[in-house]
Amino acid sequence: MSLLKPKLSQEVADALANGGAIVALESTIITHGMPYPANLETALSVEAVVRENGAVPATIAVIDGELRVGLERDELENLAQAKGVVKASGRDLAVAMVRGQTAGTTVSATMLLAELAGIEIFATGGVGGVHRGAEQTFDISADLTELGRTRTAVVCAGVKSILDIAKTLEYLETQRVPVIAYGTEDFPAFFTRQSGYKADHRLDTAEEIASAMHFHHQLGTGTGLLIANPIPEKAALTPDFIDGTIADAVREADERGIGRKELTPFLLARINELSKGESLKANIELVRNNARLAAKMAVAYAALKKG
Ligand code: PSU
Ligand code: MN
Repeated sequence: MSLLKPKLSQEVADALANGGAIVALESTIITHGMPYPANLETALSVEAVVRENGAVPATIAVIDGELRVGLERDELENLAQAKGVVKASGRDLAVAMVRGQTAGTTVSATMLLAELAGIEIFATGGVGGVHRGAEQTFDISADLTELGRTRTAVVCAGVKSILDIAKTLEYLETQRVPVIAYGTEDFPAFFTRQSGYKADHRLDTAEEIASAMHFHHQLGTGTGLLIANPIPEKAALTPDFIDGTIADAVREADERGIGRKELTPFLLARINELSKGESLKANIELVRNNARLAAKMAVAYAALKKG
């Protein structure tokens, strides 16, 4: 059976045809990860960072049932304000198409659509992972199983301690996903530069990471790579400040019985409220920082593939 081709923006289609550098961007961060208008400002600013660093941005979403790779400004504006938008992981895409729904794509769905489009590098803020208490709830994000089967390099700032970071790293090991920290030994924890855990590997340049990607795919591993890029020092929050806030949000979610796909958006929104917007500021800076690294990787990777 032949695979679907998502609808590409002209700019993305041209870049693909010319072997140019492209960075995929997700849209659940717009629809379920940040409040309006910060979500729109962030989406636009992240696209600008990708361009400033020599690559073409490809924000991915489902709009009125259509799979889309590369959005125009008015489409981003609509998505950022739309009500009742679906949060789609890979498994939800087919039904969204049948029902003509508009959906923000999670890391898992964005990886899948990027691969269908032929885009190999993707920048986001944080990936989903193994939730705290997963030994009871079994709540493990589909982002992790997608990384185990889809050949996309995902640049993130590590994972938030809303998750069980140790179990998340174990799960990535089981899924044969290399975890490469950029410029550090430490696996970062989103708002902070250290999680208390080491990454599997350290590489210090975008070119080296692009080469590692190239070999990883030439080996036929068939899996993605997780690139962990620590939040810039200036934007980082202190563990003292954020850990208590995260613990309060997790406790509240538990008391209110919030689970499944509602859990992560609830925690993100609650942490933003409880931190009086401090977490949102940090979040915006780290996504921009990830877009910068991903664009540099994409430029190096495009050169490698041409060479
Ligand atoms: N973590 C964040 N910000 C986000 C998400 C996670 O810090 O926006 C979003 C991403 O789209 C991610 C999704 O793919 O949540 C994971 O959801 P779940 O935990 O339900 O798998
Ligand atoms: Mn989940």
